[in-house]
Amino acid sequence: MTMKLLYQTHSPYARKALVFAHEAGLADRIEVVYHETSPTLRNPEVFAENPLGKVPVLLRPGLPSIFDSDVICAYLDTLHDGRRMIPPAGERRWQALRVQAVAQGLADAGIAVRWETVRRPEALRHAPLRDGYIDKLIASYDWLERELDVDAPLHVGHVALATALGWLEFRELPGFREARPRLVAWFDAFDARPSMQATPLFGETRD
Ligand SMILES: N[C@@H](CCC(=O)N[C@@H](CS)C(=O)NCC(=O)O)C(=O)O
Repeated sequence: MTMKLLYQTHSPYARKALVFAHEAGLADRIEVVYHETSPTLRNPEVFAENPLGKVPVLLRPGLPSIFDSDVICAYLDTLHDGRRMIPPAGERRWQALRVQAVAQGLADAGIAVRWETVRRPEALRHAPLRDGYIDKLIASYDWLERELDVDAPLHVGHVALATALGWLEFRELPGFREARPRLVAWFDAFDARPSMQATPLFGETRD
C-alpha cells in the first residue's frame, strides 16, 4: 500500500527523506503531498499528523504517522532488502549519525540565519544572532572538509548533508565552496545522482 509524504519543495529536511527513499528504491511506494509550513502560518493538515506542524511527515496506511526526517529515514531503512544506509553497528554507524547531526545543524542554522536576515520584520532582527549562526555554518563546513568520509558507502549522513548543502546554496546563504576542495568535489558528485536530480528545490517560504 502506498505511503504519503507530506512535503515542501523548498525544505532540506523533506528532500532528505525523499532522496533517502529514492536511494533505498522505495520512491515508487510513496506519494508526495505538497504542503506549505511556517511557524507563523499554521497548516492544520500538517498539525493533524505532527504536533510540531513541520514537514516531512510520513503517513502509513493504518499506522501512526512518522516524523521527523531522521526517524522517517530510519523507518524507510527497515523496508528495503539492500544494504542498510544507517549502518547497524560499529564506528561506521557513529560516523553516519554524526554527519547526519552536523547536516541537520547546518539546515537549522541556515534557517535561523534567514530569520535574522529576510524573514523577521527588519526592526526585530538581531545581528549578533545572525553572526552566531553564520559562525556555526563556517565551523561545520571546516569540520566536514576534515571529517567527511567521502569514500565510504553511501549512508544517511551523506543524504542529509547533500540535501542541506544543496538548500544552503539554493537560499544563497554563506557558502561552503571556498578552500574546501574535498567537500566541494564530494557534493558535486552527489548532486549529480538521480535521487538529487529527481527532487529539485523550488518555491518560496510563506510566513
Ligand atoms: N528536525 C526536523 C525539521 C523539520 C522542519 O523544520 N521543517 C520545516 C520545513 S524546512 C517546517 O516544516 N517548518 C515549519 C515550522 O517550523 O513551523 C526534520 O528533520 O524533519
